[in-house]
Amino acid sequence: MLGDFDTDYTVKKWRRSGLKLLILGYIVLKNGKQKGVCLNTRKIIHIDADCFYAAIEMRDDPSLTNIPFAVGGSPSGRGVLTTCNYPARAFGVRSAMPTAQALRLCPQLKVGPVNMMKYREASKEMRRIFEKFTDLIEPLSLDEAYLDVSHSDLYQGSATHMAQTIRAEIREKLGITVSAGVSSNKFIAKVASDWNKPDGLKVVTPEEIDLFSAALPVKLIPGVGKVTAHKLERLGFQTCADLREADRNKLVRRFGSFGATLVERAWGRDDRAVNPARNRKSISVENTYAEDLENGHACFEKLSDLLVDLMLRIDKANAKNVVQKAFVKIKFNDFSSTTVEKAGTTARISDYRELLAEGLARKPLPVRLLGIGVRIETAGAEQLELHIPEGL
Ligand code: TTP
Ligand code: MG
Ligand code: MG
Repeated sequence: MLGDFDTDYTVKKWRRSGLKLLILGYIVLKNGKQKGVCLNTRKIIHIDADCFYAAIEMRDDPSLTNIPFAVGGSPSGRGVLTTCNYPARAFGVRSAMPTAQALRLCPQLKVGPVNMMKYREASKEMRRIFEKFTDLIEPLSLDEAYLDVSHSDLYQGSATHMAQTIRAEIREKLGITVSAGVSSNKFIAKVASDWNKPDGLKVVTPEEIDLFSAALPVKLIPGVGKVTAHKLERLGFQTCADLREADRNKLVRRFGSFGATLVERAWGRDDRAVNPARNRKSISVENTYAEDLENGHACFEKLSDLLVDLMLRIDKANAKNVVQKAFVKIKFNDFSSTTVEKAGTTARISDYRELLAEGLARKPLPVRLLGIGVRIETAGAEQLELHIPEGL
């Protein structure tokens, strides 16, 4: 009897708490819906430096700051500008414009040479600042990155506060300004970072996305270049609000899968995650040993420690599914190095043993440094690789 009673009581209790949970869930969902918020809202910051190459040159030579100034090739030959400062933009000077044409628009324009080493160094410094806020960083080019700060507790989780702090730190440490967009998805954050350029911040809250995106001209949707914008305009679509009325199937027939993306963006939707592995080509770990590893046995013993570190890094970069090759790097005690690679692997210890044996067979010398890594698949960059035009 007692047993029966107990069971009955437990079931009733379970049912009661189940019911409570259901009611609670309903209330939470209802409130969420009423406020129009998604319960799993991401917090994305998009950062883009202002007239990046020119800003670095102005920092190093402040006399260029208030005059029209550009970075690029000489007007003789086929020199082209990479970018120009904002005073030059007032004359209609733009990136990728032939220098000769820019000088016709603005005869007093001063043009300086490209110093890629400096820009790369500045880009690395920016990244070090981003890393204080999150590991989820997706660089799009030297001056631009998405940051997913959804899981950061800094500033009580305020992405706006984080963006302002990042902007202030970059200004202080690098001596240049960057603009930031803050929203709950990549598309809106990217558009927002351009909104108050230069030296600006724009926040678009989840509640504001609907109105904000409706008014956007279609040409501001990333991926819509001049040709697509023209086609869309001829079809009668000037703004995202126009696109919302479009027949999705017709757009897909006309633009392929990008047609479906267009409709998503028109509603301000973008569910792409910030992908730190996207532009990386490899992930690796290495160690220089205090004492040379005298023989193969000593080298093989180090493999498992290296592999544990490597796996942690691959995990952190969310890159498990994009591994394409494994490689081993060996530096011998005569300071020569060799690298051995193997394609089509998931980076198992057996792969690394095989590669290490092959590498060690190349020189009968003690080993100073051992490294192991993976080469990873890189998706096509959203912003096309910025190439330095001919003549620079
Ligand atoms: P952008 O961020 O597109 O431009 P920007 O930083 O110069 O100016 P904005 O304030 O509008 O962001 O590009 C970053 C750098 O990339 C730019 O400083 C120079 C280089 N670049 C080229 O080399 N060629 C190009 O066609 C463009 C657009 C940029
Ligand atoms: Mg920029
Ligand atoms: Mg940029």
